Amino acid sequence: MKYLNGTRISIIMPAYNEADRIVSSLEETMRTFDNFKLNYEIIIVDDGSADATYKIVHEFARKVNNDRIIVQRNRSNYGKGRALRKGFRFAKGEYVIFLDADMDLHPGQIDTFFDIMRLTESDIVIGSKRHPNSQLTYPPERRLMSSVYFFLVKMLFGLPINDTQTGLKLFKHHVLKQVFREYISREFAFDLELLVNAHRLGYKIAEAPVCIQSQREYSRIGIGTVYKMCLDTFAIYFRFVRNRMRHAASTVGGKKHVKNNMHYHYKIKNNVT
Ligand SMILES: Nc1nc2c(ncn2[C@@H]2O[C@H](COP(=O)(O)OP(=O)(O)O)[C@@H](O)[C@H]2O)c(=O)[nH]1
Ligand SMILES: [Mg+2]
Repeated sequence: MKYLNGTRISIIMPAYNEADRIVSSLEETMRTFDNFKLNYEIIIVDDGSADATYKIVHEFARKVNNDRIIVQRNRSNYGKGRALRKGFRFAKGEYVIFLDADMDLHPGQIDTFFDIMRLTESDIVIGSKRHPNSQLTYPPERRLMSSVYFFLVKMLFGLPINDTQTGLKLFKHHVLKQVFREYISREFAFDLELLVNAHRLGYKIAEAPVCIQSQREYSRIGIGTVYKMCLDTFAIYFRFVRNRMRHAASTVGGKKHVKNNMHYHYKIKNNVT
């Protein structure tokens, strides 16, 4: 990653009830990016945790006394999407990385993401559980949920990607800035909405293989979350269809406009009133 020497990179790490592991996650992330010899900052956003996550992170940042660590906090739990958005407001890097705080995805994998971004000349690289080279150690029920969701998303949106949910993603700063400007309202399918918007805006998205090593014995995604995620996915779908219809209508309107314009020019040229 020599070509990134001197380039600033922002890592946004949303954290919700991660008191047990947050210090080791931060240390591991710092070690990884120090080894890469990158100019990085870690923006950690505590998402209104009910445990001591914020206090511990705050204390850690004070102890390391290093301007690479930026600590932010939501007073209540608004969800991962809002936490990432908030973190982005503080990101100064040319590249922005979303990294889950639980280290299910080790940040050492990010060099492949940068290589893929360069080789494919893409604007976004997302980790994909469905990449043929991915290695997954995570519970069978999550695998099933992930496959069902994949088919649903494929059927509804036909995006040229095979996974939207993996917690390691790389963006060019200006791309994320524009994509975040679009209204993001669907908390439980935040990643999906982000990628649907990016695709609509014409940005190129590539996929990278990931190694996932589940750190928690039990997933925190319950049936309630699945239900809300489906509702949000359909809400995004209806907006997606409405946008497509509007686009189609404006194209037809555009042609009409050109036609009227031609008529106008004809009238001027021939002095017809
Ligand atoms: N579950 C959950 N995670 C959140 C929330 N806000 C931020 N996060 C962080 O988002 C990341 C992914 O959450 P996790 O529960 O591990 O989801 P999973 O890996 O998809 O099972 C972790 O770093 C969390 O700390 C939230 O409201 N709920
Ligand atoms: Mg996780």
